[in-house]
Amino acid sequence: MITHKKLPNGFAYIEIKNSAAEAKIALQGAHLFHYARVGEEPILWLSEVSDFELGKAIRGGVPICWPWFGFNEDRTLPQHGFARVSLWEFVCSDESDEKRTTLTFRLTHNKKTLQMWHYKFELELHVTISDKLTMELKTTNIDDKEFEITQALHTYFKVSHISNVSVKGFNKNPYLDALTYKNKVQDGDITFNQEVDRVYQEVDGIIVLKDKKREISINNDGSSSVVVWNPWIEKTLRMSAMKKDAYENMLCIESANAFDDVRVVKPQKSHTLKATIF
Ligand code: TA6
Repeated sequence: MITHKKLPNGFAYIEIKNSAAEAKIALQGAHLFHYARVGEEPILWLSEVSDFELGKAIRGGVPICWPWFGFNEDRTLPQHGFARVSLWEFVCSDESDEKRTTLTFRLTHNKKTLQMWHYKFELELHVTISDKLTMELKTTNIDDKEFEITQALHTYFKVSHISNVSVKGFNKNPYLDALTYKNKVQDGDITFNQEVDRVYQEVDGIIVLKDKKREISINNDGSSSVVVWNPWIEKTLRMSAMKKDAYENMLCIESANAFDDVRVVKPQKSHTLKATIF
């Protein structure tokens, strides 16, 4: 069942419930901010002090960073692009299977986006809520010139405690350490005892987030880069909409086209970034 809801300030979202899972998706940013299988703990982390306000990105869930990841050369433009703070259109849903709900959201260029990014585009998000979570972000170029994108499904995972966590799937992968801008190579699993902000490259295969009592797997398509981020103590104090100990219970593993994984989309062509979480 899907239900359209609104907060008292007018902030609109859709609640999804089926026999396998439940979820919540805001129309701003087509931002999934809750996903849990029936009878299980939520998979996604959501800040207790997040804003749910037009123009401000929700802190947690799955922000969509698009059409650029990170800073733009023009620092007056929003970090991680404009998609996460734009109002998307809810296009349709498919509820024909009681264990699975699929929803489609769309964002197209408008006067405001053309001022920030000079291309005509159609961006679609297909989300499937079942015992797996699938997100497909399809970029179509409807301009007459090619464009480049970087992007991410900036997924915040909820963890029991960051010190209990390890991440498998990156052994021997090169990465850019975004804190020092040095190129390094991963040795073994990733564990956390300080701030981590890395863009892993040449990623292929399933990533496993191992926590004390559960394992979450992530499979990406249309992507060879994955960002791993935990702000740790100092950075958390400077982050908006995060409590001071929030870093203890979250970890971002972001299915991306970032750093050297830039995608060129030619006129009338599409590129799809897909993440499956199970
Ligand atoms: O993906 C990691 C990152 O780019 C970090 O550098 C960090 O700043 C984070 O995203 C959150 O960015 P935001 O714009 O949501 O505050």
